[in-house]
Amino acid sequence: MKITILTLFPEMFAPLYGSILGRAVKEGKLQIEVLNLRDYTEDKHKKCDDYPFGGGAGMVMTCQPIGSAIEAVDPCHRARRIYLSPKGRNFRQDMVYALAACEHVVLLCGHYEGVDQRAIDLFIDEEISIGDYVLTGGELPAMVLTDCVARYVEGVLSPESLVQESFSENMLEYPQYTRPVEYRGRTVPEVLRSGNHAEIDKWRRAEALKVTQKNRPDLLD
Ligand code: 4GY
Repeated sequence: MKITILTLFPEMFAPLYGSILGRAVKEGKLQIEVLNLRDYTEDKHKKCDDYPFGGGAGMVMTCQPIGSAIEAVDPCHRARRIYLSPKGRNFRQDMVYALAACEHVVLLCGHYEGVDQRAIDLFIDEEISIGDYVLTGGELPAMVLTDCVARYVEGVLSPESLVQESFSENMLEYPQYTRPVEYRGRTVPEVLRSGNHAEIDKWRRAEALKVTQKNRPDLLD
């Protein structure tokens, strides 16, 4: 699978090449292509933004570099083209599975006051938001989406760690413990050290239900 990221700030994506994702890229399981929108502008001063029609603060990203970049990376329109913005549909785990099944995903990162609506109407399939807050640009959301999707690309994570997750869908995770058995007077729950896997399972389900009721009762409706 290939993820193409279109941005005015390609240097922001350096962290993507570390850790688990970096390994997946090195092993050829995942291709990540970060392209500078400025390389696609036909403006003689390399401008990619302009003043908003109708007035108001800030600048708006122009159509031309976006259109040229998307047509260059996906000439036959086979890719899923996504614009990250707070106006989009809220990002959820079911969308992660759908995107991980795509051959090619293109992520457009906005900045300033956003992009000209015509670029969205002409070149974007879906607008996605990672949450109800406003960031300075779409770069962090693009990294969030890339990280989530990469976990489901064949061979990036072990199948066991993914199975565990889907089995507890619509439920938050149970608490985890590791050594030592006692830390500052707090001991690891006895049942987890019992070796009784039926009891451990039962305890984990009960704890998952407890934390879900407390923090995300909406998931249980
Ligand atoms: N939240 N989810 C988000 C965001 C910043 C102005 C368009 C979000 O996805 N993107 O806050 N993006 C804005 C800044 C231009 C992107």
